[in-house]
Amino acid sequence: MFSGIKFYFHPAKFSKGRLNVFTTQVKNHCGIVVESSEEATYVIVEESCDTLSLPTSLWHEDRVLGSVWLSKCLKEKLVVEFQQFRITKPSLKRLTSSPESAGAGTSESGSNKSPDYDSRGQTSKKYACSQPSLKNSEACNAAVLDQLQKLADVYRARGDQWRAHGYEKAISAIRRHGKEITSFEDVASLEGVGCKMAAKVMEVITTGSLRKVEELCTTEESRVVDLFSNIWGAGPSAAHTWYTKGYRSLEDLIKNGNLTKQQQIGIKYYNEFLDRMSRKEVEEIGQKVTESAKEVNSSLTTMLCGSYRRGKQTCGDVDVVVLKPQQLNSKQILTSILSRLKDTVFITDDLVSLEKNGNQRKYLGVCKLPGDEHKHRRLDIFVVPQTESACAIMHYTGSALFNRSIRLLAQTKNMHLSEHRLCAGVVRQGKEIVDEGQVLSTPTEESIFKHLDLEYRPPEERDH
Ligand code: DCT
Ligand code: MG
Repeated sequence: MFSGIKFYFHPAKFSKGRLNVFTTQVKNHCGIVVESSEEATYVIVEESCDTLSLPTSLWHEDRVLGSVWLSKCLKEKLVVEFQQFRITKPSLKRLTSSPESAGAGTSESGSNKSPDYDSRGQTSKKYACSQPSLKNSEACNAAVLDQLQKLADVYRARGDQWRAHGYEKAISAIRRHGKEITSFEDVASLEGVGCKMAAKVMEVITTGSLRKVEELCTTEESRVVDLFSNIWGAGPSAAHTWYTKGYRSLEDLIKNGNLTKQQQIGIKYYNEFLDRMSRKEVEEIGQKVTESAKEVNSSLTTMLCGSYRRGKQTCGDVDVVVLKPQQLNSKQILTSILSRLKDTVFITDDLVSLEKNGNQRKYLGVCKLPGDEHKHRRLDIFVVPQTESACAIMHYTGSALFNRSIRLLAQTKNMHLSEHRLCAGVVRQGKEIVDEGQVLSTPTEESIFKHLDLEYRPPEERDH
């Protein structure tokens, strides 16, 4: 398949083993391996390498490609389209990154607006939202997923959102793969998984664990920052600050931590909030909110969203959307529902109360079903006009990664999707929207997928 094609392997970062494998494979497929970049048809680089030393002429001719392209060709046994694997100067970032990777985009990815690119049908395939999440897909790569999740958590706790997101993207891609990974090529060919990540996956497969996890997750700092960042209302930066001030336990924080009201509640219910609840308990809590809403106004309807609607067996909190006719006032509705739920001591604490929020439609708080057997649970209530129901329900159903993905996909089509509406013909200057375009009719979730030219995914398939 590589007949007449000349390959030059830029030596930086290529391991000897990989270089040998690639060289042999190229030759086996009638390709030619050359010794200088100038005479090459394609210059293949490891995505992580410093390519600044390459001659300028190569950049002009778009001849520098990430090694994942070659892996893909070998796997699919054909010369696959190379545009999305181009490496651009002077960026060292990979074009093969899925566009949802925070910060990893280049001109080819999230912001690409070229209709030509779209028409090749490649754009939407790169987005997680265009593929179903698979149920119980954790089992076949359990050790890999466990180790990568540990790294994602530790980076998130340290405030390194970019790295955390990279790991989460890889976790999502491996889960969607749904098959046991046994080789480097298996994993490197997945969207959103680059060579460095693939090497980590191979390390788990061959050794059962990751040195990086041992290095980062077993220090006292990571243990304490992890403890603190699990407090509701405490972000990674607060957790770090407390650590640097010398606090090591929740008791230390209670004594000295200068805690916000939310963090005090977060500590009060520390273990209860970390415990996930059954679907049955979510339903019982949802029922309480529904009853109150119906008492306030019989035209109100409710829907349980979040992980519950995605069919998860356990849920971290309860996300209830209350749908209202246009003419009713959101704040009045929410105030009335809350006052009923507080009268019966079902709601025990406010985390973000309406007055302070400035936001008239969202409530975040704590509730508890009667009886000692029940724990305090996180409850979110969102009041939404029926006209926005599909966009709101889709947003509050998530997952967060699915939402990020579908919004980015919308951007590539000059659309804008929010929890309120879907607009087309949107004009952006950089990230800023300068013209909202036209609001599209979105009576159902199906209609949103249709506008975006995506196959419909039921909530269970959005658990990315
Ligand atoms: N959401 C989002 N972006 C975020 C967080 C949330 O778009 N950063 C959306 C998607 C899910 C929904 O809000 C509810 O959020 P959570 O309750 O935090 O998540 P969940 O998926 O319901 O999971 P959990 O079981 O942990 O509550
Ligand atoms: Mg939830």
